[in-house]
Amino acid sequence: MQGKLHQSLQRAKDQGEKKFVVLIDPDKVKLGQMDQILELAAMAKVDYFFIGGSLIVNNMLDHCLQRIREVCNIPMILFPGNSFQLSYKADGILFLSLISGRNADLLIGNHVLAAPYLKMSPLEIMPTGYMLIDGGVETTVSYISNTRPVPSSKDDVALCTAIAGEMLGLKFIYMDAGSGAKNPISTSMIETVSSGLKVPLIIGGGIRTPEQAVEKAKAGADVIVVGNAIEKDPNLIIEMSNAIHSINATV
Ligand code: 1GP
Repeated sequence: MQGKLHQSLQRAKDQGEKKFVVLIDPDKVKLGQMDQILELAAMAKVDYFFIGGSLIVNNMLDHCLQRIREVCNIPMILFPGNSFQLSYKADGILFLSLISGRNADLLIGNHVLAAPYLKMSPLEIMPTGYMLIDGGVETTVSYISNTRPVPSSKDDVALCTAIAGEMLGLKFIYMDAGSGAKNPISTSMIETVSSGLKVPLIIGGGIRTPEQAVEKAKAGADVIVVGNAIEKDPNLIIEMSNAIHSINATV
């Protein structure tokens, strides 16, 4: 049975409707700033929050989820950097398999360990093929996972990897240049990969302007994720959200 989050994302994709996600890293966001982000996100009708970071070192995860729920109803999806970043307070979790890498623990090993906990949890499990794409700087994910990203010019490798993920039954493909990437994923790679997929394509990493967000969405991204740029300037939420949602008015 499809969960609610999966259903709404797949329906949006089928209808050509674009979604905007704000990524909150509980380690990085300061309390005062979080309230500002939440207020702006509610105003701008942000579609989802992704909550996570590659290293969560403080105990802010539960607190962060609780605060979001007090302030707004935007669905909260965990984007865990490792299997310790779990909380029942969220609505769903990206169950990530790092299909761009060849690290068995991140392809299936950690999933085996997390499965019994997740089976009991109320979270919607969202099976996601996670693909790290070279964004011009070494990322924490690449270092910690001990995997190499797909080279930024290898559109065909990215396409075959994404198709294989879909064939394995994964319900989402998330191509990520990594938080703070120098170069976001190229328009040509997004066009190539999206042309071969039926499942929603999530794109993030290094998107800094509304223009870039629109360009990536028009190229075939179904979901645009922005974190870093918003931490630096929370007011960008309004411009980004309006820009992405304005594409929907034309479909
Ligand atoms: C990182 O895709 C996300 O995993 C978002 O990246 O922080 O660079 O926006 P930024």
